[in-house]
Amino acid sequence: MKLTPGFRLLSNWVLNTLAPCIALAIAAYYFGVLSILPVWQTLLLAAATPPSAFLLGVAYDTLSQRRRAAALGARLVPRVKGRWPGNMDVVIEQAEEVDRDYMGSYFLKLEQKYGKVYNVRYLWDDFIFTTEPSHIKAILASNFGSFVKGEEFNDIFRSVLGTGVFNSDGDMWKFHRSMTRPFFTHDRISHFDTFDTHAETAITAAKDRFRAGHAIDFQDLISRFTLDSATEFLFGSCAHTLHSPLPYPYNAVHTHSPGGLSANGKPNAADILSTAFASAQTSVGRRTNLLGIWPLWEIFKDRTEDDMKVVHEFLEPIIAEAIEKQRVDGLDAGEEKSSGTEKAEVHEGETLLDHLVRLTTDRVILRDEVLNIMIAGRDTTASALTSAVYLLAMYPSAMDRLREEVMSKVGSSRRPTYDDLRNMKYLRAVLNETLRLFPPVPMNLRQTTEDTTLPSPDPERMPLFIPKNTMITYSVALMHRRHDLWGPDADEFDPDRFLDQRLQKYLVPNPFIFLPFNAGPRICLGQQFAYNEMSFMLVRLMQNFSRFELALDALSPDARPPAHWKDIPGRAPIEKFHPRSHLTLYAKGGMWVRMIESEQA
Ligand code: HEM
Ligand SMILES: *[C@@H]1O[C@H](CO)[C@@H](O)[C@H](O)[C@H]1NC(C)=O
Ligand SMILES: CC(=O)N[C@H]1CO[C@H](CO)[C@@H](O)[C@@H]1O
Repeated sequence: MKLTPGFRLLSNWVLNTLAPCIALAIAAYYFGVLSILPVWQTLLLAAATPPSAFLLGVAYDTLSQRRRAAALGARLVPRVKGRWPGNMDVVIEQAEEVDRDYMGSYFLKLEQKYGKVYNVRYLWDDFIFTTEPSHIKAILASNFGSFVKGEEFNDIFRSVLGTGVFNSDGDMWKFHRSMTRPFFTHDRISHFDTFDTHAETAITAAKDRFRAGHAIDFQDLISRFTLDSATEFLFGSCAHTLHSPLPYPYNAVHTHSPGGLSANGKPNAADILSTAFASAQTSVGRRTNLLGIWPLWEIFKDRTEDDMKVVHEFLEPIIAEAIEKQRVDGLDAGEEKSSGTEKAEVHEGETLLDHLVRLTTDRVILRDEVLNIMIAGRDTTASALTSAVYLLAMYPSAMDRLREEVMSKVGSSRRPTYDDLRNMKYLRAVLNETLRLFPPVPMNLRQTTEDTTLPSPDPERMPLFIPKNTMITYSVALMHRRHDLWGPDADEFDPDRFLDQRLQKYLVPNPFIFLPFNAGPRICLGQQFAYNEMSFMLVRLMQNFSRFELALDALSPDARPPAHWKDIPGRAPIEKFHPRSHLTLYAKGGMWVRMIESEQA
């Protein structure tokens, strides 16, 4: 029988708490203390042992940290001082803020008090938070060896991702990365066919709705587009989520079947798959918010289990077929052909799965690997395109300029080529500016493998000591909006900052201030692929539509930006949607828009 995550955590706790009591009782018996002390005092002593041992441990740890820091010529990271023991008040406040917060504004409050890097120390456990480019550079690149995703992160993701490139460390990660990387280095022109087919289906579905007088949820539409595209290019078998009906706004008056239901009123296979997929990711997102105590929410059941069963049922026949095909092809070609370097090469028109089955026929490895890449690539790209459409709706002059570039470089109807996309500077600047303001992976997490140091933000002072096994969270979202790094207009949407003298002034001398795709050995494998997919879709949207409008009336009232945002500094007062994040950034309640069809199309 498989133990639930909650059961495993609880039994660990019981063992760790009971062990000192039992040890004490045995010692008492052995030394004959029992005959001196009455029984109730012995029991009291035993009960007091675990908490006292814990507090002694905490005190010893702080002393030991000071000594180890001094040995490295470093100082401790400033500690957040909450009002309650173990900073419980900070933990509770932060949990409450999750629903009201704007893009990590809660952390800005702590930052005002403690600086750009501080130790939140939840329940006496070190937990460092930083927005310093020099720290992120050390974590991801220059001191890569001292930081891993770590056991805690792996535990959270294991039931969904197994072990794959996204969810492993050390040699295991190297193995997975070297297995998948060749697939992404190839100039894979054939993807454009995939993008084109699905873009056309998506735009047709949207136009139908606009003509019927409805707004659409662009976030939903584009997530279907990225799921269909990803399933097709990863394993050659499209999930066809774009073919089921789009959802209607919460207030729509309509007589047809509601979104997500097929004609006979039952959810169809595609919807079941995408719902299960989304729900598994939401469960994992909840785990990351709850940190080390997430298993307590999963005492009776692993909350991802049912959803992953659906996802695995979708994948298994596809993988079985690929293995079978490889076996037959292998027999035809003879053994010697399928060995050595031949295996590692990626052939034109090949899917990732085709490529992987030549390296291994282990079903679990194949399934995990494909799933890792699907999760890494799908919601991120959908998130960026959703934010891009939002920003183009909010800033029509940027939309006009982007359309002008599309019309002059590609024209009103031709399908864009790889070279077209490369030569569209403004398009790139719009994408970069979108990724700066709304990075699809707003925050990330690592754990130290050894005692190490990070540079002091104040060059006058000693470096910062980071103890072994410490969790460290970094927020690129907050870093991307820092006025001291990007200039006084950092909160504004202005793609020109990637084209004019501001580029030389800020980004070129300090490239680590812009990290939507991470950096270093674990930099996003799909960066080029993502730029291609996003650019292709935006060009098609520019050809088909002349204007985007936010349909604020279609957004359900509980998903609208909260009133208190008017008092938060930065963009919060002007924002027209509620950005939230589980693993990736998304618009709470969807991104409801109307689009005006262009005359040429
Ligand atoms: C705008 C779109 C995208 C953004 C912003 C993005 C961002 C990121 C980030 C921040 C990471 C680092 C995660 C970490 O180390 O904790 C990452 C890793 C990764 N990304 Fe992307 N990504 C995007 C699209 C894609 C696409 C389309 C694919 C594949 C088709 C992809 C595949 C991967 C893979 C495989 C990794 C893991 C690399 C490793 O750990 O060695 N990504 N991505
Ligand atoms: C956009 O950002 C990428 C990644 O940092 C960079 O390589 C590219 O030059 C940028 N393009 C523009 C137009 O700013
Ligand atoms: C659905 C739809 O009308 N798509 C059109 C978008 O624009 C391109 C370029 O003009 C056309 O080829 C598509 O048919």
